Amino acid sequence: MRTATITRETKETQIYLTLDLDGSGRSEIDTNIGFLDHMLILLAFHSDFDIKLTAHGDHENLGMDPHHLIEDVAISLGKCINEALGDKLGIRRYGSFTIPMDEALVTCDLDISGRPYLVFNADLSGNQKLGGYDTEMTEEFFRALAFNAGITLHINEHYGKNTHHIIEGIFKSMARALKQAISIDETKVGKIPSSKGVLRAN
Ligand SMILES: [Mn+2]
Repeated sequence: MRTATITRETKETQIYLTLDLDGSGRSEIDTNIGFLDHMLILLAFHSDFDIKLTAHGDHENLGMDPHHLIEDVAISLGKCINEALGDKLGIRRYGSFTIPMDEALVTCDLDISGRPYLVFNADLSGNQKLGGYDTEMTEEFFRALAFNAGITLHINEHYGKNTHHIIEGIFKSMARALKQAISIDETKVGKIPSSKGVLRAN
């Protein structure tokens, strides 16, 4: 069973997350940020992960921006992906997917390497806010996810105009690339997919 659960409570956020990597794309998401819910629902759908998430944060009562919540959701999701993958035996390891979203085109390339890295090239300056979601948090979300999941993650926007479309392309291409990378290569069952014999930073 490639599953993980996390309960993460700080003075800034309270997060409960369960993840099943071998699910069917079902999700129950409640972050109280409409656009983030929209992105996480489609991330689950396109990766075929089952995700159950309840997240509350200081932005709900202190009138803060949702910076802490968005970052902590990504930390929790990254930790769950890493835990659910366990010893990573037999996984394809690499994933690459390009998604057109109307006028926008985005590619995500990733390696479940144990070596966290983020390359993020996307111009999200067209719209700084999408409801209660700050578009600059997109890069922070994927940095926290990559570093906590142990993924080398490259996100490149080729072109696009509408910020909602570009971010949606980022989440969808990431989801599809992840689905590839965590899938089991039937010719490599039980083997670590590295000539080095380990998938970690050193
Ligand atoms: Mn949309």
